[in-house]
Amino acid sequence: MSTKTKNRAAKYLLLIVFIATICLPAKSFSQEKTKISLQYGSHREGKRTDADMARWRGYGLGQFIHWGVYAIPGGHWDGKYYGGAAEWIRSWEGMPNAEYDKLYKQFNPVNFSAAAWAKQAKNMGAKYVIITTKHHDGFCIWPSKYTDYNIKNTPYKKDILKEIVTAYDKEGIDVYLYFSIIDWNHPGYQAGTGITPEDRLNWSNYKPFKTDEEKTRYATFKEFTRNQLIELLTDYPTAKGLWFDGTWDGAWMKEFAWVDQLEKELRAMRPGLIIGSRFRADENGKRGFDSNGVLMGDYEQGWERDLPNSIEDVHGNDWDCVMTVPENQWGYHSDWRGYVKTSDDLIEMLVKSVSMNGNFVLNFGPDGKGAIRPEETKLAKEIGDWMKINNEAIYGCTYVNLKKQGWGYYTKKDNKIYLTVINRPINERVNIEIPKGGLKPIKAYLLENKKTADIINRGRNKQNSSLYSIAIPTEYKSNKPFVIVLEVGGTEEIKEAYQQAKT
Ligand code: FHN
Repeated sequence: MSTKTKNRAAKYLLLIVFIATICLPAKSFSQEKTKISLQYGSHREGKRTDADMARWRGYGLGQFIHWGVYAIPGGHWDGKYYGGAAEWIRSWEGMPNAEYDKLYKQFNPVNFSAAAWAKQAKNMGAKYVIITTKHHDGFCIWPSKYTDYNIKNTPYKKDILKEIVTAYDKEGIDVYLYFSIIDWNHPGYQAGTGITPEDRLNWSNYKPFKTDEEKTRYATFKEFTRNQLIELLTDYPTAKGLWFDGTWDGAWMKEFAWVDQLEKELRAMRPGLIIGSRFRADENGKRGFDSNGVLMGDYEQGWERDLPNSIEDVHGNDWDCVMTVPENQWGYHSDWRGYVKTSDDLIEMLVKSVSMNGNFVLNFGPDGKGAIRPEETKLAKEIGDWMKINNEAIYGCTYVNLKKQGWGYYTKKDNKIYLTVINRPINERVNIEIPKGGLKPIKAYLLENKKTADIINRGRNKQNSSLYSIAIPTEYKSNKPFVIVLEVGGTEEIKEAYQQAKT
């Protein structure tokens, strides 16, 4: 080979290596992540599209109620203060289990009025309630025929769950049944051994029980759990869904095939039933989202005492946020310590949730006599007063693809965009930025009194977005968050913008 030919060959070789270097990584990056084949993963891609789920999506605001025998000690035992969440007091070394397990004999909530609770929830603006039928202690607020540890054997005797379901149904508030699959009272229940990081990597080898005897006992608990769930769906036929808790337990997670079958059975019993993402794990020990990252269940239940920061955080899923009034108390604790949220805090969380397509659920922990504590009653009233004026910006509203601004949050319905102003700007102007080809503002007014708010066109920015300021009417004073309604040019344009948000 001549030197010239050799040089040319070397050049070609270099070129091939160069092209390969550029192309190969590009190809591997563009390759789709391979999907793991799963038998017990999510059984659906994308959101549910039926009417029951559409109704759930439109709720906006819900109420959570944690009520059980833990409300009697209210976070104290033997003169000592328990600093944990009141409903967990049985797990505290200061509380003898035998004493706790006798508390039901004193459960006589003479101040309980399901009608009053439901009325208060209605006035607050709640569209659904999640009620603890059984928390981790195992006490049932319905007369379950599968355990004696239930309301029938208390001095109160009556079926509290029935009273609640009837009263809330009457107010048009949908009922969801909270159910803990941890049950400290059932002889067959035992928590799985702690899950180590190695177990997570090698889930098929994870053994939740130390002995076969434990495994046999747990089988009786599984049957009991199934019976109770069927009982609940049979005896409370208007309940719209089940809200599961305690499913982080390794024993439960390891029963993925059985739980999957149970979920199918429950769904078959009640078409339209709504179950969140906390019920079961897949065969690799992944909960909430399966090994392929797909949501397990109808909506994400991962936002407990926490909110997403942006729409990206919710990955296009339905979700709800459940929130406590103090930092972390669900059941009644007579001595709330630390920061207690104000109605302004909670209203902001509510609007923020809806602005990212979520529902906001506020927790109440009635006391051992059945009264809702004054602090919660005050909050319910303040939120209700706000909702009476502004609920149009909440119910049935969804996310808007507009750049977040410091004054607050956008929500929308049909051709209206709602601007909930949390931080009133010092210049009395609420700025918005509308991307090229987006919605055209037509008119703006205050939701509270329909007073016109001037729309000031501030031209375009470098990205060709239209800049507007909405002038808050000068005479309008408000010491609460308030809403400006912005009517925009037609549904078609909104649809288009919404589509963009999803891509
Ligand atoms: O342990 C419970 C807690 O007591 C409370 O019921 C909350 C409500 O979402 N869930 C569990 C913690 O995730």
